[in-house]
Amino acid sequence: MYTQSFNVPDGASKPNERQTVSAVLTPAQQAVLEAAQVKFDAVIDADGKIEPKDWMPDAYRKTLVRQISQHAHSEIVGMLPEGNWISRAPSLKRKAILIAKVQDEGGHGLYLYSAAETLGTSRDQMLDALHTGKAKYSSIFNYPTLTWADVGVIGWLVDGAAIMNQIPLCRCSYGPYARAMIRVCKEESFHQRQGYEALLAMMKGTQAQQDMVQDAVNRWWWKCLAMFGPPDTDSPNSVQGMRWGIKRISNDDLRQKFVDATVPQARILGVTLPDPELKWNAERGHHDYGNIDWDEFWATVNGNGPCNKERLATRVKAHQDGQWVREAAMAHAQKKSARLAAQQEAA
Ligand code: BYC
Repeated sequence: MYTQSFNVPDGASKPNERQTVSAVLTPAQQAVLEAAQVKFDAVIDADGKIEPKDWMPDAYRKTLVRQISQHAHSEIVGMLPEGNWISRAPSLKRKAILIAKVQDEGGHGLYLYSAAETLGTSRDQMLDALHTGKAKYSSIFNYPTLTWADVGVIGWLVDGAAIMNQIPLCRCSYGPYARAMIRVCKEESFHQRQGYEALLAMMKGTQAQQDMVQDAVNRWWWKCLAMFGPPDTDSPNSVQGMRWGIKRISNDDLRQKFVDATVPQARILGVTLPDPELKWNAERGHHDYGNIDWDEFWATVNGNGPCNKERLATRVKAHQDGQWVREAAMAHAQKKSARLAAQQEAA
């Protein structure tokens, strides 16, 4: 039985949020709260689902808002590096595939913002946090896409890493997030395959094409390993996230699964993963790999990667440029409901 939710300090709650501070409650209210807490713990223990209208500890709600909104921002900012290549795709077929993929990422962002909204946070609040640099999004999207091979490598490795991380989220204890992830994972799987297939085609091409693929793999490999987050020993959110069934597999375990799955794929493709320490360890039954540059990772997460400023500026401009669309949609909705009200009154 988990009882940690009573022990987690809650920050300032909004007035409409349920309180877990027993000092401000009457004994009757306290009994109701304790019953709700027991029910919440039982659902978590039984590996069940928490739904938006269920009582949940404030800290559980905050953790989910943090993770789901960061995830949504990652999907939306993740449209940019590949979006750069839509106008330069080498064929009509590749252009059509890339447009569909980038559009899918936008869709993933929308499912995730909707899932976060069920926790009582508004889209405006989340976007404001992104645009003012308060919210995080995945480190991986702060690197440039220098050649067409980068688009294939993003599909193969970045989407491959994303699937590895996201499949366990389909079993997340929060219902709306888990259900959104099922659909997202199906689409990510297509993304990974299209990237790998594009690279296979290039590897059957000229030496220049093959060199381009190897160069892209060299630049993205270590960034993809870092994408899984800091080592378990330096991951402040992991223990609680796993107790609550939000996170199912730790950062290091997912990273290891990704390395083990990718090595044979690289062999088939004919590329070398840029790590001289990468080798099979029969004793562990896994591949050993070299050290990740965590200083570079944190510099990027903290806003100082090669493309952070450009990515944020592009998002802010897109949001500002879209203001008239939001205003028009609101005006239309208001007119529609006024018309409906008038019709109902006349009837
Ligand atoms: N980049 O205690 P930890 C996609 C932060 S979208 C930046 O381990 P947690 C795709 C972390 O947020 C990919 N920040 O945290 C889209 C925390 O900071 P705060 C995104 C990172 O939450 C388009 C601090 O480091 N996927 O794949 O337990 C095209 C300590 O970390 C990163 C998701 O968002 C990072 N890489 O675990 C193609 C999946 N890693 O918040 C592909 C959902 C860590 O305390 N998210 N941080 O200030 C998760 O699964 C988890 O949030 C993480 C981190 C594994 C990312």
